[in-house]
Amino acid sequence: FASSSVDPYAGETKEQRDERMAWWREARFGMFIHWGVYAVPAGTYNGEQIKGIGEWIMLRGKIPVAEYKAYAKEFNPVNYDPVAWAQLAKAAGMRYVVITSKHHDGFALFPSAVSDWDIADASPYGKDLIGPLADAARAEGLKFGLYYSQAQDWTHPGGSFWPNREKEGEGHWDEGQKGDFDSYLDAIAVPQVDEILSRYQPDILWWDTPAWMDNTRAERLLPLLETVPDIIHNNRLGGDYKGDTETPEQHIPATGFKDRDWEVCMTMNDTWGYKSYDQNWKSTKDLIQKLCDIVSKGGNFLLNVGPTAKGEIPLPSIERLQAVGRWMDVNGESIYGTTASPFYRLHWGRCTKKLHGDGATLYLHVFDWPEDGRLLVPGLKNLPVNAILLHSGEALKADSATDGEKSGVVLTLPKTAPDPYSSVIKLEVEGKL
Ligand code: FHN
Repeated sequence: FASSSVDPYAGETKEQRDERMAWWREARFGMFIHWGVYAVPAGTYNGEQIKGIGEWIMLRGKIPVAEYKAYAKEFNPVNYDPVAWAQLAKAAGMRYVVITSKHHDGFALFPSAVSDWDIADASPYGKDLIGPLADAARAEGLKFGLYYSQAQDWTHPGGSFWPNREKEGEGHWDEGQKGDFDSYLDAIAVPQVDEILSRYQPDILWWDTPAWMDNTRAERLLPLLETVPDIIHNNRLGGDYKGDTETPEQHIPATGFKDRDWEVCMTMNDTWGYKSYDQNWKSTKDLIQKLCDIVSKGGNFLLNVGPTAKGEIPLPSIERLQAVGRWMDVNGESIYGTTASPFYRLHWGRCTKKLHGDGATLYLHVFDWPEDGRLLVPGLKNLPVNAILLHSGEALKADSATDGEKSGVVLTLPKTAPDPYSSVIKLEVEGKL
């Protein structure tokens, strides 16, 4: 990966990086928030439902800049309650929050000295939305991150330059968008990144869509990271700069990334930004099993909510987060601070682990509870010195066995699964796995 004198982490040692990433690897689970003016049209423009993700409505609907900017007058989140949002994230078992400070439409949710297309000047609300959430998150003991769309600003001249899609007419759909990309970077992106880093000191900077950023352009932004010691940033800045984390989106990779921290970002339904007609809400069971799957491969899960223009998180999101939180209350130790499964594949569920001195703690996430009460952990050589159901502490019988051609440890389980979504068994094993 590139690292130059402008990269604050050029030459960082493995020990230094491990120390800087420690809280993030412990956290494993965070809340993503996509919020902005796009919540006003909420997926509908000129009476037509615009296909695709809600925060892209300006581009998908080819909404002229002036028309789109008029929506800001209706972006008045009078019901915004950052404390409630932070408490909801905490109750869900999430340990960090990342919110869009500026998405591709260029609207800043923070007062910006370099643009009047911001919450202070363009919305009747008129007050900073970011600072209160940063304070509320930290008051709940959560870490706080900011998403910033550095390479796109569809309302600013030069900010919507799509060189590879110019021919499809997607580069600009409004004369007012024509301009020089580098001038946009210098006028907006560089000073605004400086503003949000200096003012909010976020623990994470979540760049998005590197698009046509090259090393030279990325190096205009990188030095700004010095403003926040130990800040974590992702692989979406641009050029050869890969930051600290890989960011697979809307899918779970088959395996983890070797020697790279990584985080799956995902929506609960079909859109990041609020739409008034949502399809395909994922079930609580699906979300919990995705969390177990991701963490069993050594990754983090950044799960999204898309609040309304009035500042409300949609009820289906709240219900799911509260249900996930009830599961985390009982089983969180099988997620926080764990590392990837030592087993190649478990047909009945997943596994996470915590290595220690002379052995390991293994957490088995059983999705499919065996009807015959026998669970084979294939490849586990040593009999566990202790085996319990995590939720009750009930001891389980463990025997070495072979099941067909597979050898391992067979656990004798009670008839019914303790949890409808993912029942956790805790094993203490000695020696090398
Ligand atoms: O274009 C954005 C999209 O709107 C959303 O913010 C996702 C979330 O990671 N990122 C980009 C698509 O990759």
